[in-house]
Amino acid sequence: MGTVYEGESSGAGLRMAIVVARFNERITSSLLEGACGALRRAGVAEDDIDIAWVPGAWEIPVAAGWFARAGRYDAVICLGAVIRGGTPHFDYVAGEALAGAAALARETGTPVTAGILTTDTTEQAVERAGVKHGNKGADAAAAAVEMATLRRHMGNVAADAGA
Ligand code: INI
Repeated sequence: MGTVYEGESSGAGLRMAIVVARFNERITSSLLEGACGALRRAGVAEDDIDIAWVPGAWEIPVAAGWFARAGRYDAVICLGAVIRGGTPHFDYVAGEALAGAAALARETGTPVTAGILTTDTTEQAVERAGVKHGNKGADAAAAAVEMATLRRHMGNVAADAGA
């Protein structure tokens, strides 16, 4: 058996960045609350959480890129809510936001996690922002802590891969 690498749920000492979309702000501010609460519970210091608000999910990848390329953050958490109801460009906005976040993580090697809701209705989004089905912002924050600590543990492997 070779080495088994795992991340941790404790985020003490990590520096985290959050990008949150203002579109559907009632929902995204609940995602933000969920994410900040999860980071605090993981032991991330309040001063080590930087937040950037962007107009909508479409703009998330570019601001997330500014954070990821700054070299100062252990992970970037992306939060947004794209709701289908009557939006002809739902698929483009949702697809580009998620694909952009994924591409950024691969390009920079910095963990980028997605708490970007893509739902048919506002009700479904509300349910995933802290009501019935947990809080996807908190889930994205927990995933960011796990990936950031995994990256630290995998330091040598990541360095060999140029990440
Ligand atoms: N942005 C969202 O974050 N969620 C949406 O549901 C949404 N809809 O429905 O259109 C949305 N559109 C705005 C988009 O993200 C950009 O901010 C806008 O197109 C300006 O570039």
